[in-house]
Amino acid sequence: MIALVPRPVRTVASRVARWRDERLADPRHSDRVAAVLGIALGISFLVCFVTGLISHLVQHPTSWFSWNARPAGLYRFTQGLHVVTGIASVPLLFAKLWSVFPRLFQWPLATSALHAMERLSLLPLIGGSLFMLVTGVANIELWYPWVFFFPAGHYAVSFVVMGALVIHLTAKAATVRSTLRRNPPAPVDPVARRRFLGTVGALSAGLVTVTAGQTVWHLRKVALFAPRRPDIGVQGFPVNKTAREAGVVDGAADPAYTLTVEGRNGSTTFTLDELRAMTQRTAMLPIACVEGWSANRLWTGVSVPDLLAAAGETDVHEVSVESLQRGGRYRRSTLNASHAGDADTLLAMQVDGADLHPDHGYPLRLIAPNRPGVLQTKWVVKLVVS
Ligand SMILES: Nc1nc2c(c(=O)[nH]1)N[C@H]1C(S)=C(S)[C@@H](COP(=O)(O)O)O[C@H]1N2
Ligand SMILES: [Mo]
Repeated sequence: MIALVPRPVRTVASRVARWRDERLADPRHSDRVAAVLGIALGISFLVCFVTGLISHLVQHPTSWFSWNARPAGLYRFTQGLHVVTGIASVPLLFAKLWSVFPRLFQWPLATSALHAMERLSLLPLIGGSLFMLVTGVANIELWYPWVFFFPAGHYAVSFVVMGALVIHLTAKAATVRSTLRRNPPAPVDPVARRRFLGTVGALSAGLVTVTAGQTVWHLRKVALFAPRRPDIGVQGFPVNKTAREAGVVDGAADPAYTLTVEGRNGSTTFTLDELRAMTQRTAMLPIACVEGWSANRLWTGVSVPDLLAAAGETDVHEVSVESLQRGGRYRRSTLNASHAGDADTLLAMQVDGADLHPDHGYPLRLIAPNRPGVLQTKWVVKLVVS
């Protein structure tokens, strides 16, 4: 008699299941690591989303959102936080994906409709997160290879990610809570787990350190990952668009350069000498670029409320600030009532006691408190009051 011993059936599914179970026994793939990384990512994504939304609303004002000229350095802080949390998320996201990857291989693929929805939401969550971080980091590095307009794409996808994240967190809340309870079952290997989380945390902190120097003065010397340093550039700080790139080299040097204030009661034109003869005001204000760099400088020029008063304009609602530059998205910006009425909102002719360099907007540039760099219009030739 021959005993028939059944051979174990080695289907692809069972092999995959075995591979997955082996991985999940590793503390770096444990529920706890997934939960800790998930919480860290949740916090950094939320801060990044809120600060990004602020930046968007400041640049595209709506009726329900008002942004004041004070405190002067607030935008510099929120945008710095936006870039820092985005950068910090990169190692966290890759560690999280690596840690939970084996869990994707699950059979059956979904056990209920709700479960199926939760799993499907991983597609926009992961795809969207990667898109946000890749485009964001490329933007900080001043690399724009996209066929779409960066801010619009980056803004739209942020809502996809946040929506998918809400679904994901709702589905995972119970797991996260039970994993992080005070007395969880003894972890398999707490040392390996802590070492892994420690490495990821250190990578995140390290990346932040070598980028934040573009806006944190004391870290400027280690800003290895930042293309701009707040202390390097013409007149000691960065230039966004040079006079040549803007096509204004000749126009800016023209001795007949004038500023026109187009008011509701007619228009008034000022020569540069007339502007120099007016009361000059000096203010320490940052240029805070959306790309993440910022620099505090001492600006001197005519205060916009003084100028509006000299042109006979009171009760100003809004002022459109227009540049000599013919094309380009940033040739015009709008001052709301708070900015137009702030004494430190200047049409500056000098920085740090010297005439502005043409690349910084000579002869006349807008500089106002609490405002994104893109709205600090250079080579100003016209104010339209409404
Ligand atoms: N006319 C005009 N003004 C402009 C820009 C521009 O492209 N054209 N760029 C803006 C941007 S994005 C920034 S960050 C600041 C930078 O000012 P700076 O070059 O003097 O540092 O200028 C702003 N003013
Ligand atoms: Mo900018």
